[in-house]
Amino acid sequence: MSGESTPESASREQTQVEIYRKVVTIRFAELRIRSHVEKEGFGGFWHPGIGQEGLQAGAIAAMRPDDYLYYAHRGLGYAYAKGMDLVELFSDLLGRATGSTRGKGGGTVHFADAEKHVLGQGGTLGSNFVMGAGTAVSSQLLGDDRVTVVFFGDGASGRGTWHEAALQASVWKLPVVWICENNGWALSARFEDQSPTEHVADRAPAYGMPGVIVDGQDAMAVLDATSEAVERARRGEGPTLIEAKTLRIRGHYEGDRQPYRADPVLGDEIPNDPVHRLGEGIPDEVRRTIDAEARQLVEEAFDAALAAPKADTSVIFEDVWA
Ligand SMILES: Cc1ncc(C[n+]2csc(CCOP(=O)(O)OP(=O)(O)O)c2C)c(N)n1
Repeated sequence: MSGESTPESASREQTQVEIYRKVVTIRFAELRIRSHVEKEGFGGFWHPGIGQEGLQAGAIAAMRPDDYLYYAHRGLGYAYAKGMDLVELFSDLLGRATGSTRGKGGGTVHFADAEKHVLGQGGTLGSNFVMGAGTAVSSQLLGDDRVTVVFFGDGASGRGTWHEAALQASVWKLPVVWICENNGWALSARFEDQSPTEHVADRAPAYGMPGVIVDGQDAMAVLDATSEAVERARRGEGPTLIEAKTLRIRGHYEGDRQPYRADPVLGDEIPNDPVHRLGEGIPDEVRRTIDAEARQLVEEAFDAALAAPKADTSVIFEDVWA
């Protein structure tokens, strides 16, 4: 954020500030959940997205509010960045009646908000791929100009569902953007031990689509790559595979002791921290104000969710279709 300001650079700076606000809010939310899990225990598995917030918020900033989102299991950043309410998100995780699923996701990452076009994630890893292709077919048939964005991990990229969905999306030129968060690990398996190619994006040409590699710790670079892919999809030119290189900072879930890993990050220092990257160039005073507001928002939302009534088991079969 230096040099002469033009209308384009001013709006780019504004975008950077808006993404920064989302990213620090997500970071504080992640840290708040972590401290809750550490101190109070948790009735499920919390898969932290710490260190991956920049790519989640950067990519979603390229979407229109009415574009469809399927997220992955690492964190709540996707849903928050797409406009969902923090009290609802915390409530879902804590099994509270005030959650978007009325607490049915309890302890795991399951949120949904039809008005915000957040369509959730599948119960099995990789089922999002076919659902995402399906939503994109609906947009194509309805001619509604919407794009579907599907997030997934490097481990999930090995599912057969990815290959069939990618093939069909490419043949039919479906408006989908596939975003792989390659954090180097699938539970306890290293990426290099589960992939014959150096990059997930190397597989894209086999499906006749562009494969783009981007630094996932650089939210603005992810924004640019995703914007291009979204516009391509909206023009009717079909899907793009984006591979955002990132890091899995902590265990597979919070509390995972990671015996399989020689370099676990145990402290709070995040290598190549996307928050710092994004904050570079934003004036200190602006950053400090945003940080304080985000911290307060998160604390109040978490307290509100904790104070909310627990989900009643009677709702278990409501809003559920087989
Ligand atoms: C079909 C299926 N297989 C296995 C699992 C268990 N599982 C959940 S997450 C995960 C690892 C996912 O790795 P990756 O896709 O790279 O995402 P990351 O956890 O690294 O973000 C596994 C094996 C599952 N939920 N569904």
